[in-house]
Amino acid sequence: MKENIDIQKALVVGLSRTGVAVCNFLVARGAAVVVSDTKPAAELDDVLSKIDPSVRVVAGEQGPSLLDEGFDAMVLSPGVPRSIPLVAEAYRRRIPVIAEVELAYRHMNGRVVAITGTDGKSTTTALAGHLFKELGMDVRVGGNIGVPLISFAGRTSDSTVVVAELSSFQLEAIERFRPGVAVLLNVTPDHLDRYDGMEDYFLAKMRIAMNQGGDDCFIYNMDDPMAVRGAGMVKSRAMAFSLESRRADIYYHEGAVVLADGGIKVFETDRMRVLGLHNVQNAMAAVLAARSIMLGSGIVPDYGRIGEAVCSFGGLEHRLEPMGTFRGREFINDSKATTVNAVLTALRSLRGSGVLILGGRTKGDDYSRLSAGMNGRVRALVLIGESREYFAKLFGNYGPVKAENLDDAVVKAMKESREGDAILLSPACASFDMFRNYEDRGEEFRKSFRRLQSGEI
Ligand code: UMA
Repeated sequence: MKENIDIQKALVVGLSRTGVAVCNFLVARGAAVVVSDTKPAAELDDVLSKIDPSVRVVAGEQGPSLLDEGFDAMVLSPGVPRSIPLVAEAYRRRIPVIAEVELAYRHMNGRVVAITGTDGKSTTTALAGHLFKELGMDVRVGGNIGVPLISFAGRTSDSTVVVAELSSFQLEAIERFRPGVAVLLNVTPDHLDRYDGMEDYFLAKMRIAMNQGGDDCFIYNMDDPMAVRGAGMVKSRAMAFSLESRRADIYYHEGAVVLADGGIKVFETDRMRVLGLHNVQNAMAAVLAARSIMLGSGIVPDYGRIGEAVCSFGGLEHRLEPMGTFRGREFINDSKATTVNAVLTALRSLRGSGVLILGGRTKGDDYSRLSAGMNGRVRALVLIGESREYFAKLFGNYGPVKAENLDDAVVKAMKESREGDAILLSPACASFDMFRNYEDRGEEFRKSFRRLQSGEI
């Protein structure tokens, strides 16, 4: 049985999407709430109107003395590292530090499908959510995908399925969070600015299964060596998907996805609306998750319907999203690609050559790995953000062009491209140097594209 967490007086750290939802949840439960954010008050205007007026906001500073007035819990947004002095001080004073995901979990009913991995987790989360919806189930989709899980608290029942995308940041601070189904898609270098190397990052991801037991299910990618290693560490029932091996529980064979149990052909991959073998992997993971939840609830899965639902999934915004063409150039918004691997996937999906718009805040990845994917596909490079100089040196052989903003980037990309090319924003970096988040960056790219179409720029 899950225990609710009862908080009388809370210090919420971080006032963005998660902070707003946490403040409002706590106030609705009768708590006194103080929220702290390092941003100056003027930059918080947008969010201030969204929180209950009883919440006291401390903006611009985040020193340990904030704790002097006494709190019985501190709730952290995913983007707030536990290494900051304020959090260290809370530990020293033995004030419980609670992650938003943990708080949400304790106040949610129903079954949880938790999805992690370096790449593909948003698409898989959305796809699994789409499957459950098409199958007529009561489903909520949230987490790292953009909707804080705490916003579901009090709005779920025993028959609800919560599909949660979880980043390593969110998993770092969980305690009892126990998903009935955990999915590990892959582990490749990311966020190495926050972790002490790959092992540390991998172990943060593996926390997804740390509270699972024999009745739970761990779905993993048999083609990814780290995920295979993870499967060897769990107490739950491990189930594999694979593009390459027919020893997996679900696999890809001769253009179809086949369930090993009974040899059932679930769907033919050329009927999928989302393209690329990486999406076949994502779909296999989602099918196993749906199967596991259904069998666990005593429902016999209808694989015909599941296959139809996979094929009708239209993909996500900002993830290899075609925006339209201008003078024979196809503009593709892949703002969500914040890792080298995501960009490599995007480059593989190009039909011909193109101009790549790259850059932003780097995250400690080995960016030289991009060369292999760029070779023969990237005609020219346009660089944005604080890493422009870094990438200019790294990829000097492309004669990269530096842009001031996305308007400038699309104009320069037009000049560098030829008819028939793609113009791809796939930055390989976080957006925070220039934008609020990757969605903001993608929307700004869309606006720049429209301005280009209308002749404004
Ligand atoms: N802040 C502090 N002190 C600090 C650090 C940050 O006060 O030491 C403040 C910042 O000034 C800012 C706020 O905290 O105002 C930011 O909090 P946040 O980064 O947690 O932002 P949210 O908008 O609440 O978004 C978070 C996730 N962000 C991160 O993990 C960085 C979102 O994932 C998620 O969608 C959202 O919660 C809802 O669950 C985004 C992300 O970039 C998409 N995730 C990373 C990724 O996918 O690579 C992990």
